[in-house]
Amino acid sequence: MMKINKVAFAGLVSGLLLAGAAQAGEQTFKVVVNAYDTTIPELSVEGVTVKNIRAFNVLNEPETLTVKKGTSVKITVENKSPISEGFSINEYGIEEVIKAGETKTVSFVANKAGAFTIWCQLHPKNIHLPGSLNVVE
Ligand SMILES: [Cu+2]
Repeated sequence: MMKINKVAFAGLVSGLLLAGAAQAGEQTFKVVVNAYDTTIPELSVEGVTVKNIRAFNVLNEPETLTVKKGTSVKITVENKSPISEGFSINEYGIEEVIKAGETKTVSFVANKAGAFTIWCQLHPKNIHLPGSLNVVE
């Protein structure tokens, strides 16, 4: 009788602890990767004038994600760009490729504090502008 009660009590306590930890430390983000096509009517560089240059910029929205250290982070990334896009955070070992029109979810525990670059490993950083993951103590 005593034994069963003890086991039941231990189960209840660990269950509560697990529920408490999960509730306190989870954060979900939704990031949209989108491409913006712009035209520069006229541009003069080193004496050469070029007209109607198409510029292509890719952005992650929002650019900055902030979490408390220890949080279980889940980021759903939707790619609205017409081409495949990358989603990398080197310090957390994240390196994903998301095809045009697709959505991927990355999950990790933010156990390192600091400001980490979220970047696209497929394109130059002057075309696909980097974002930031800020993990605060
Ligand atoms: Cu990109």
